[in-house]
Amino acid sequence: MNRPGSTIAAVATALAAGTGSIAIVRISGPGALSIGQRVFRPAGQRQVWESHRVLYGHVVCPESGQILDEVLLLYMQAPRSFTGEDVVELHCHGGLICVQRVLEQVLAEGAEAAAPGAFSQRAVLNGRLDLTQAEAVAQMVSARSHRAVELALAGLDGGLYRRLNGLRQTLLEQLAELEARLDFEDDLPPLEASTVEKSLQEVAKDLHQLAMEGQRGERLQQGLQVAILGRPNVGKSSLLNRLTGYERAIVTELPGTTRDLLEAQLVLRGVPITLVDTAGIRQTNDLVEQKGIDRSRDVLSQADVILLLFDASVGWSQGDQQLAHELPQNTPQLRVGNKVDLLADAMASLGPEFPLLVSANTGAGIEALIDALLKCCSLSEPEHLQISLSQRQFSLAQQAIQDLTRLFDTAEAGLPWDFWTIDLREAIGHLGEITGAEINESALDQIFSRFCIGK
Ligand SMILES: Nc1nc2c(ncn2[C@@H]2O[C@H](COP(=O)(O)OP(=O)(O)OP(=O)(O)O)[C@@H](O)[C@H]2O)c(=O)[nH]1
Ligand SMILES: [Mg+2]
Repeated sequence: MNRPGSTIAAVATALAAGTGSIAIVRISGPGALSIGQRVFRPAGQRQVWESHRVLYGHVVCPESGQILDEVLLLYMQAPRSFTGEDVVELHCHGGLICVQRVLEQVLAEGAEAAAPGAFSQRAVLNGRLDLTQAEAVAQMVSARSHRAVELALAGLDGGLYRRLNGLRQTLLEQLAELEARLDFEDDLPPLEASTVEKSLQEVAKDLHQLAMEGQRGERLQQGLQVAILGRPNVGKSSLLNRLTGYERAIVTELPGTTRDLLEAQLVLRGVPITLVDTAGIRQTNDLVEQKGIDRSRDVLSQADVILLLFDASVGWSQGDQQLAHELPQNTPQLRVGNKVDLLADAMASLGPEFPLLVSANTGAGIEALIDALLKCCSLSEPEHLQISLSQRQFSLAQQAIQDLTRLFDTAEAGLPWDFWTIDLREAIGHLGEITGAEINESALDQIFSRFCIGK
């Protein structure tokens, strides 16, 4: 990570070779203005360095006077900037080399190359963002669907912070009450254990709800990994093509057509999905096909849902049954009968055990399959989700719930107030780690190191 108090710089825009017309070099820290002034030559005579004003000119090498790029410069004086520090942004031409030259000049003037997430980290340390908002910024950047963006926006707006902080405040108030009783027992009106416990029960309940909703939100953010698995020729690749809406995969009437994993990104009802088509699983002497089958098995460990496809016109066979048994037991699996167009009455011939019947060729049953898929991941109504919790946030919320559960045991056992305060403090601490109210430097470094450079 960067030294505190240093001036840092990085390219803040996406860096893909040769694309994009503009790239931004961002400089933040006490030296931002002076570095900006050294490398920038305004085009007109009467340009004034005022906060939040755009200047037009060139970035030059101060020693040689060589022009490096034609730019717009934006100066934002502390604390009115993203980081809360003095910030200078140089809006350069977007070419990879071009922006690199500008950045190198800025670094040569004494800025440090910014570590991943360094700008956001400073924003948090300077109180411009709370930690949940900073994490929402990261989600925003990586969002793969409109719904995921809306969810990140809600986080950026402080939705998660307000809910968590409200609960944390209640815990703090109860702690204050308890501690007051410990210190001045005789001067205060007596405190009913049941009243305190009731209020804490409420918090635990809300927290549980928040954790569950947040976990679903996270799934929406991350997207679902869905694997299509089945014996050869049941129509796995055809189903992938149907769901993506184009001929992504090769389909033939020959078993063993797909020999490698094939991924497709799509969005179903606002939920980003990575769909993986796999090689049909069977005994084979073909080395290439066998490698494909091994990969099919590997992908299972990462899947959120497995679509176990079988040929409904043949029925659920011994082989399908065997395959179903081999699948990881803790990953939800949906058994989907394909090729129902070949059957007069598929429902009747397969029975109620197999409600999911589709035809990849005609599209019959596909909407119901999507419903079932989203439902089994609790994402059938993503528009109702308001928050998402990252793995880190979720596990801290769970720990706070455990702290409170321990406290309820303490209460049950009739132990005195000072025992209550121990667990209560723990719970407050864990919630504070989510919001950033109570978090140490190294934990912060960890969180921000997962951000991208320039963010
Ligand atoms: N009638 C009918 N035929 C289908 C349907 N879906 C797939 N097929 C046919 O079944 C054959 C195999 O389809 P694929 O999609 O290649 O099957 P696969 O499971 O990917 O096969 P492998 O990659 O070899 O494991 C092709 O001839 C498809 O046209 C369907 O819904 N109805
Ligand atoms: Mg295939």
